[in-house]
Amino acid sequence: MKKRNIIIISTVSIILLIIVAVFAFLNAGNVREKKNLEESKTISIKSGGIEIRKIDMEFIKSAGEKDFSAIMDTSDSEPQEHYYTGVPLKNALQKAGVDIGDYKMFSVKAIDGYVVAFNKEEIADDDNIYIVYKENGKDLGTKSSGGRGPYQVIVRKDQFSMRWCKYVVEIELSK
Ligand SMILES: Nc1nc2c(c(=O)[nH]1)N[C@H]1C(S)=C(S)[C@@H](COP(=O)(O)O)O[C@H]1N2
Ligand SMILES: [Mo]
Repeated sequence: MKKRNIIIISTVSIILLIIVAVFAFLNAGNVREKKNLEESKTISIKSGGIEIRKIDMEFIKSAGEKDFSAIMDTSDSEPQEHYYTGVPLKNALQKAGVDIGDYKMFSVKAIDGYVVAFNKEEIADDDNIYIVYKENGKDLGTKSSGGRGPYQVIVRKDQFSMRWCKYVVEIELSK
């Protein structure tokens, strides 16, 4: 092989390796960030990719705790009534200083990559979207412990519970 070709191939290989390493590094940071949020029972509120605020259990509870029931209907279970403790998502957001009217979309993100997007009308709807932390009076647990928490977003009006979001760690606001 010509010396010139060897240099080109080596250079391209090194550049590719660096790109892979950078992505692996960024991803590891992301995974760690999510793990930290899960462990500290904290939700990160972001706007335009930038964290504007973190809210923890104490903060969320103080937004107005409520007990309610909802019908969970999954692909592998019959409709079943569950009892939850949580707060309306809009109350938690408002308490965190978020003006619902300022944003178009609210994306609730989970540790497993599941994302559920709500528009502002859905968020503003009364008695529909809740952020819960207890089921039948017991903490929800985490994904690694076989639970659904520490937080789960429940949509009471969602007939098939597919827009319910387990393992919530982030809420992204978009204009
Ligand atoms: N984070 C996360 N939330 C999720 C899902 C998921 O895969 N990941 N599945 C959804 C679907 S399709 C249903 S029916 C409900 C209930 O699922 P479960 O019975 O597996 O808990 O969770 C919803 N929320
Ligand atoms: Mo489902």
